[in-house]
Amino acid sequence: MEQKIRSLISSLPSDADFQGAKIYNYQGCWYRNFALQAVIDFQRNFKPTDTDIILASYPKSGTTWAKALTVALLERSVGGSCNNHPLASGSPHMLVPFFELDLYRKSPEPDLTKFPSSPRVFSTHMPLHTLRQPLMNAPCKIVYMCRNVKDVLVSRWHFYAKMAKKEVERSDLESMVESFCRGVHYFGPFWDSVLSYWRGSLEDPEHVLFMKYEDLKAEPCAQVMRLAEFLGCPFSQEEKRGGSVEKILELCSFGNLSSFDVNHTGTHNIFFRKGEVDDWKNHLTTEMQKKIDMVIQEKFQGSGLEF
Ligand code: PAP
Repeated sequence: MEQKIRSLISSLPSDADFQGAKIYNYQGCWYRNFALQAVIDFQRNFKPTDTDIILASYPKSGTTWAKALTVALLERSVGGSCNNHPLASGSPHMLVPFFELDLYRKSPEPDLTKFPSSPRVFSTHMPLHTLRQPLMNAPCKIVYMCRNVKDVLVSRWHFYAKMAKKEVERSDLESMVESFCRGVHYFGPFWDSVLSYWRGSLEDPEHVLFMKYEDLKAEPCAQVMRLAEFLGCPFSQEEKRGGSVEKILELCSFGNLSSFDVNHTGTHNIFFRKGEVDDWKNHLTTEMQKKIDMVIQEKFQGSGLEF
């Protein structure tokens, strides 16, 4: 790591996440060392193109689903067929890499000239103000996927246990809820992530689209058409009549996507668990729920955003 970045990181406020790992606060967001270094390299070196698409989210909010839907929508608009589909041979995370967890983690200046898709599609968990720094005035399209935080926490709890190759433990969930309510957690505070994109979408709806996991579940066709419209590849009447919207939803459904071999291999299956709304009701205690509700109410008050 460059000395300049090392000194910058060591000068930042630090704390510990629920696992006791050191995290640093950069531009209002908490990062582990490796991700922060990559964020700084991204800000220094990324050169946007006008057609770039960036899928943003707080972790466990439906990132994998958003990636799959975007790939499927774009693939169709360049005339691809469902046979031999990229999603059948590449996991959504392989097809749409993260800036800070893949590309700039591997190299401070990754070669993006041979990017496999056109338009290029990237993803990130950074808040909007940090993401926007190197974008300058490039008219990139940014899609933010938001999810009920209680489901996010439960999803993360299971994800963490899978990563650690152990059974879920209540004490971990308690520590997670605790650090969530303090706002001191990886890529958090949650509310700052969500509100940065929510406000961005109100100020600049042409370039920032705010989506909710729960809306996608409740009215999938309307939401996928909304996404296609925003990305500049709306469905024609003919496509709608021919069932193209439903085909994309089926291709990217939890059941179908998780059945592809590529999503069973390596660590890819870790991104598929239940894919349901309100699973938190099976795991959070009343006390935990109340604590979270109080924080959420306080932080989102007056924002116009409801969960
Ligand atoms: P990431 O932010 O770390 O990349 P992300 O994809 O947001 O992960 O989180 C995984 C969650 O999305 C899991 O939720 P669960 O734990 O509550 O089940 C996962 O099951 C869900 N998920 C993955 N693919 C889909 C899909 N195609 N449709 C709906 N939900 C999905």
